[in-house]
Amino acid sequence: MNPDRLTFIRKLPKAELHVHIEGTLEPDLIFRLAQRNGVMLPYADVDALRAAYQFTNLQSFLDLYYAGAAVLMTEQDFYDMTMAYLRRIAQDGVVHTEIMFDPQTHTERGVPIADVFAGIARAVREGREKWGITSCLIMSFLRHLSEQAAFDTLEQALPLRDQYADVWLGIGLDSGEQGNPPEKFERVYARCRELGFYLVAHAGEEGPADYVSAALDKLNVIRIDHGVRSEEDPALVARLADRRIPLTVCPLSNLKLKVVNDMSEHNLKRLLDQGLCVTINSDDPAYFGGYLLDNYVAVAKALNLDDADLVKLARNSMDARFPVFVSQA
Ligand code: ES4
Ligand code: ZN
Repeated sequence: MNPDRLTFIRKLPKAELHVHIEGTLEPDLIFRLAQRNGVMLPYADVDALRAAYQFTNLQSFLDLYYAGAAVLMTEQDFYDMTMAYLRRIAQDGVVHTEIMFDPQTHTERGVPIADVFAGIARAVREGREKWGITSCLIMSFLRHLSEQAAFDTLEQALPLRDQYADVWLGIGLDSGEQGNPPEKFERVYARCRELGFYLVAHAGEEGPADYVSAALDKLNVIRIDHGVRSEEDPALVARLADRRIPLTVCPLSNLKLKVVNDMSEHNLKRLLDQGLCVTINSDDPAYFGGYLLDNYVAVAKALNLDDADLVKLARNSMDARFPVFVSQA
């Protein structure tokens, strides 16, 4: 891409609305934390680990993602990981980020949930001061686990709510989608709604368009994470357009996890042209080969986006921030 175009995209004020903080853990940091914490890794070095990042589908990625996250033990580890991410996106013209984290990945290994919150929140607060990036947190439930496990996690986290009222604003749902439909989490989402959290959920990544409809109808989410398979249901597409329900699309993720075979086949531009509030996001940038700006560049090239498309995508991301941020603007 020519340097002027790259500068143009970098300078657009952009929000990232779909990133898993555990997915920002770069191989060199994985090795550094493994050494610091005395955790054994089944890879000889950073290059061997990176060479293993060849995925066939979502599950093949998740296996590595959970293994990588197993080096996170202390508050300082969560802080270091989050600071590295914020430092990185500050260079890309990202002005706002809504960060997902998966406490169950850590509490299952005996890490206190308070340490997970404390490390990430300390970095987020410091990132505001240091780089002027506003951010908040989306605590996500692992959908391959039970609804009761989600309720247990919510119960462990709620005593921390007041302390992190400025950062913890959202609830999300991630991990293996197929066979774990939104309905499975209907009651815990109803509780989170009563508690006043903003609700989002992954749907229509590998799972069918029906899961997107169910996330809207049964979970009352205000945004859909991914949602690219919505296109299979024209009535759903019309509904998403009418209600301006944002989709947080992750192009490099879709390519690496073989949701699409080639970036030129991605439906992002078609969805945008049908009036949907499409946004671009990085998902798990350390695993999928790029941060937010790289995702913009990859789709701009593969789908021949013009400047108006790029402006629209960046604006959509700012409009699709959690309402408290949009109304402050
Ligand atoms: C994820 Cl790409 C993706 N899909 C679902 N769950 C996830 N957790 C981390 N990355
Ligand atoms: Zn995701």
